[in-house]
Amino acid sequence: MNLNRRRFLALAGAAALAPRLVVAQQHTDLGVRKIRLIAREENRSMLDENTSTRLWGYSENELRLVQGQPVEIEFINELSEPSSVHWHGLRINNAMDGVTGLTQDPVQPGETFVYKFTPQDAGTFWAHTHHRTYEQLARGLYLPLIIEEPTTPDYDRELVMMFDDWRVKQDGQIDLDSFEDMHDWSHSGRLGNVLTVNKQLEPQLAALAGERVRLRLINAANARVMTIRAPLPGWIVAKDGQPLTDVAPLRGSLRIAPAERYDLLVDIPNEAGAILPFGFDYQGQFYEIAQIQVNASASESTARGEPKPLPANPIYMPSKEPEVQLKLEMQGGAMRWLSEATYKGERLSGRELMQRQQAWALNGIANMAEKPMFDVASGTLVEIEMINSTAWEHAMHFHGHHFQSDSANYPPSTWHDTLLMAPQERVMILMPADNLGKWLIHCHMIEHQMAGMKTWFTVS
Ligand SMILES: [Cu+2]
Repeated sequence: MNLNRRRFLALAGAAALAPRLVVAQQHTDLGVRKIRLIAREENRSMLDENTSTRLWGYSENELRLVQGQPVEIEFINELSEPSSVHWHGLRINNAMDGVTGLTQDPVQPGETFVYKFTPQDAGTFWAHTHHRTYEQLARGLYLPLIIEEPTTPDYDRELVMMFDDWRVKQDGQIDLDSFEDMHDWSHSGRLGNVLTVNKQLEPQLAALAGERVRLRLINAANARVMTIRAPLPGWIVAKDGQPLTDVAPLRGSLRIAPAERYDLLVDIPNEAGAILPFGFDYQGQFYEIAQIQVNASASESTARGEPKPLPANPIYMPSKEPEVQLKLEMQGGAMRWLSEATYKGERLSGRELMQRQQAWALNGIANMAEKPMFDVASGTLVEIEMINSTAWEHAMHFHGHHFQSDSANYPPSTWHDTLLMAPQERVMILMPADNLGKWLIHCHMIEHQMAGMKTWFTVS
């Protein structure tokens, strides 16, 4: 693969000494916040500075909302095809979830849709198209969605790093002809050949010597699991927008599946002028994808030690036995081909499914079932045995809810809206179903979703 320039990993091992520069932000005005968000064409450089790559994007580089403050987002579609916006990970009103064909009609070119909701959780989320996602997401229709705590926790600076990989041709343009490649759809999904951070090639971010920095890491790729190597030790303080009860030390690299988010706290060393290289581990090699430039600080530094957890969000695991127990089996894909499955109510052979671009199934059903996988009353604690019977990894995403798992690959009691599952892995998850409406469950490797890994549930 044609990745960016390869550089060697330089570890910054200096002891962390940090100044206390906390500025508390008080958000006293909790009236309705109004924002306009336009989907439109944009140009970026995906090969070098001389190349102008035609992408799709939004009129804002990121959205920053405040926990508990109602918002009205006027979404204007200036693209030449219908679209929608999904607020990934937000536990909001079902009608605002942005899933075309399930919760709303597509927003036609030139038309507007007003999304109204109140974010109840502070944390790192993202917004992206949920219409023809396999193409629209790959063309750039996403942005970071930061929900701020009413009072800033104990750190000095935030840096957002949103990772993506793009499939770029020799002429610097997105490869548009490969979007419906059944080989991609039945294998790992559509992988790119250029990595970006915040839609930029090797951006240089900046912090001051001795600062404690909150890094908000988001994987926006269609299908690539990123192995990110941070140049300095730190702590994982949140996953998928939900704070960890106990911060977890981060050493070495961190695997981030498509749609997953991690919040880290890191202490910038007292080395003005240093360059901290952020990297991507791929097949045993380190590729630099971003840098943090360390600038001189005027303030004094003191050792700060392990951080406190971020303030808790209003999410609770009830102390009761699960009332509903289910299985969700991931099936099919290359090397474990489906022999048959139900598709649109019809029992079809593997060959007939492939003719309909279906290669995967959940519990024997390829793509959206006519009936929900389960229908529960609000307040039900649902236990699901997740079984990956395929030869591939999957990033399983539940809409409108977070859940906990017994996966050994995450810190204990981690809340997820997206969970990475290894081939042949079995994981038990517990989900308090408490948000009314129709909600999707799907693999966030978008080609897997398109080719069958998608179902839904209802809470009534
Ligand atoms: Cu998948």
